Amino acid sequence: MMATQQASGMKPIVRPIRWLIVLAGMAVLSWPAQTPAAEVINPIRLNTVGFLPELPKQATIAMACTNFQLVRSRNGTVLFSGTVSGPNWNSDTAENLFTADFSSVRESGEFTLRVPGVGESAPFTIHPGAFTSTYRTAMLGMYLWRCGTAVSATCEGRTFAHDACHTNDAGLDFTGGKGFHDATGGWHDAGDFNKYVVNAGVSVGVMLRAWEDFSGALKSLKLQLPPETNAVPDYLREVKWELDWLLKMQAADGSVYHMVSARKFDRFEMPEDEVEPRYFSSWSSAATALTAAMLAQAARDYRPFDAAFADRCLQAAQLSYAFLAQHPGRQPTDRQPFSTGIYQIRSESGRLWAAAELWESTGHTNYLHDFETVAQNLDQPVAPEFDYGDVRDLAMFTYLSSHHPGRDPGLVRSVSQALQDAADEVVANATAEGYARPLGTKYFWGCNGTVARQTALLHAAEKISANPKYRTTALGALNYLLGRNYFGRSFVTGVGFEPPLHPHDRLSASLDLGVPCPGRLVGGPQPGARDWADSQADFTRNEIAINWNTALIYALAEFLPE
Ligand code: 9MR
Ligand code: ZN
Repeated sequence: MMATQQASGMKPIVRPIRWLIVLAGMAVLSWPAQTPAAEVINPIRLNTVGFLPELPKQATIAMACTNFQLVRSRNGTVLFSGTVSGPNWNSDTAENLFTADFSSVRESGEFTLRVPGVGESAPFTIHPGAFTSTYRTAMLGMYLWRCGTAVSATCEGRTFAHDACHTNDAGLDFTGGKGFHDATGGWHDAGDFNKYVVNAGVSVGVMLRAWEDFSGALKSLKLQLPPETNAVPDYLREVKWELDWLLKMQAADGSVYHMVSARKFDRFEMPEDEVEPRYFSSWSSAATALTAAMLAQAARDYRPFDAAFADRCLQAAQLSYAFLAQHPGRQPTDRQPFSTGIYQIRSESGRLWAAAELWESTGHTNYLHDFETVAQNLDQPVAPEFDYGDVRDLAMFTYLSSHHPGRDPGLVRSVSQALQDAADEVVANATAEGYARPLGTKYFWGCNGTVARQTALLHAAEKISANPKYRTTALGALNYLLGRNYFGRSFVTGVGFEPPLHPHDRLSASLDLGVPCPGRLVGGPQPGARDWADSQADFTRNEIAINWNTALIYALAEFLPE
């Protein structure tokens, strides 16, 4: 706001012309090569879903400008005028960026941002419930991943549906020798229809963490997803669809099959038409540990609503944990029969997470002892970003928020410190990046999911120290994903301004309704900030996946009205 002088000091007449030339040049030359210029839609880039009245509100403008106005969509009147700050050079997108700050505005309604000499933004709302409908849509996105059942949902006049699919899951042995074992149900993984326990791990873990952190808001939100029962809240019912499947992935001895998958990725077709045989892959220590952790956490979260289910989850978790105690080494699955995604990981952090969850759900000190013995020796107990490959952060969140007495106070202190250090690194990344992206300038396969998931770390830090910077940075993650990014577009299908229309998703492509299944976060740009296109073929940037969506759901849950 201070920087009108700065901006006008930067030769205000020359700069807009230079930017127009750059933008026009991009349109002509399609530069950079991976990213058609058409993907960059508006130089005024902001969260196109909305803002909460009490929290910061900023837009990024990628063209020279000096001032801006907040305009009521209802009647075109100007509610607020301000001067921009900047320009600041943003290295990852190679742009000069200006910032418009309208944090002081508290009025609810629909607005646009008008920037003289540049144009007008996409419309957005300011409202205490700004994220409620996006949250509902993201949960619908989870529902549409259900396997083994018919699904149907109508959204803005279009019905997204498929018949019961993969009802023969799955063969025990790809040579056909050992027959079948029931593993129907669960969520499809992504744009493919296979089902991988390792990716279920971080997905369910983040969803149950959201439940524990924000159940006040989540409990009362009706989702109208089948089967409707009054006993279990809608949110937990959706997660139970996956948990019921995980229980089937456990063998009698407690080991857990690594995945159920076709031998190779099938063509784009409806899930019910995908009739290629699917098989279990051999058990792995990662799948077994992650399942023990998920089911242990579920045991305490479902107990108030369905005690019988909670008992089943706990028994199964303990069985897998006991199996792992007998098999202390790393056991990868045999990937030889499969060329699909495999989520083969090296980390044994699932064991640590299982110990933490079993401790929290039972209070038995043997689990605490197991956890603390390993945790004490970790060089980095908390990582600034986490995903399916290493879930130690989930273990630490549970350990730090434990309700039981008996933890080692020295370890609690050092893990708290590590968590705050990691969160401070995330805050610093966001501060240094022009769009306030909490992952800073790192771009990789699925990075949009990581950006969303970082909100869980930031919230854990906020629980330890009430510093508002953690919440502001978490909100920055949502802002980025919903339009405050280089493309000026929402990365969530069916939501916000110019969302992806062509995600790498077999169901959406086969339904061919003109718009894809809604409520799905796409993987995002990589290897550079500008390298993304809304292209169906581009599975490294424009696929959808359960671990990215559940992270988005966590981020949205944090900002729902209580
Ligand atoms: O998200 C996964 C990414 O981290 C890996 O680099 C990539 C290659 O192994 O696989 C991604 O996961 C895909 C999985 O293997 C199969 N289903 C689709 C997933 C998202 O692209
Ligand atoms: Zn299916």
